[in-house]
Amino acid sequence: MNKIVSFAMLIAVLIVLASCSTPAPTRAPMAVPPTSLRQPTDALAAIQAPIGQSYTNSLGMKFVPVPGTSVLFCIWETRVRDWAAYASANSGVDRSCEHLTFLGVPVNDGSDHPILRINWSEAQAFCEWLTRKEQSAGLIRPSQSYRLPTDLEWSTAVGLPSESGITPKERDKKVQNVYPWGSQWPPPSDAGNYADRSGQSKFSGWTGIRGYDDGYAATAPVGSFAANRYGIYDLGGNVWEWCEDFYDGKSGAHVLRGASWMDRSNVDLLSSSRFALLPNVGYAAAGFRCVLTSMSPEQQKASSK
Ligand SMILES: [Ca+2]
Ligand SMILES: [Ca+2]
Repeated sequence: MNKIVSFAMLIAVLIVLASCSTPAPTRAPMAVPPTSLRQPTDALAAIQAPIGQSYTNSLGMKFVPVPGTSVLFCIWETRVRDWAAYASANSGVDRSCEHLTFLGVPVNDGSDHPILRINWSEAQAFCEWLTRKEQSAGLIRPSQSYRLPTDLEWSTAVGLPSESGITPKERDKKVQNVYPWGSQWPPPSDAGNYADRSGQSKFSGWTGIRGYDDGYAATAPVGSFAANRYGIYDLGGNVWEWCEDFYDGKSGAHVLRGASWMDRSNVDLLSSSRFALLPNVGYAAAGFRCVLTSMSPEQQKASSK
């Protein structure tokens, strides 16, 4: 499917949904941490995020290492409860995305469901806020920060072999017959949350994967299906996940990975499948996942050369 062309289809979906205004959030001043936690030399002894090891942050988000990358991956898609903490601490953050409906049916109905319809820029603002919050509290080092995974980090996390192509667009769907659960089609039961019989029973005109029923018409609470080899949940399905990278370096769109509760195609569900949206566009099947990096942007740039 031509991703750029597919924007027109997305716009139709977005018209059906309530519009998601995306005002630039203005941030409330953060509390000044105690002096003992502001000084790196003192704080390092109290740092709770050991580099390269699993970490649970101040919002209860759990991070695990992924061999072959230099980052820790959140085991969950960013939840409604995580977004609510961000929105409570900052003025002007859109909170309508915490309670979406689709064709009159609640979508992310609960604090452990993924936040969705968040655009790329909003996801960036969340990561920047969380970085400042935890650095100020002495929970992570000054060199550590939260961000979105890169396209290739996401590929490593989902277990893809080496991919050819410079841009995500060039890598799109190039690895055939590899899904997050293996090579079987249709997916085995409980492979993940995709368009299925449950959706068909709730949404008029909906078509799910033939013979597949995961039990969730819309989103599922994060972690409802089995984790992968690294302990990460829902890389396949539930919500598409924004990545840092541009899709093709020309369109201005950014890449998303993993398919969602609205997807059923044996092509779109491939581990190597990519989707793309402009950074100011929210979509009812798109959320995000954070990673924690221990390298400064300069170090990351140097290491990727
Ligand atoms: Ca489903
Ligand atoms: Ca996902």
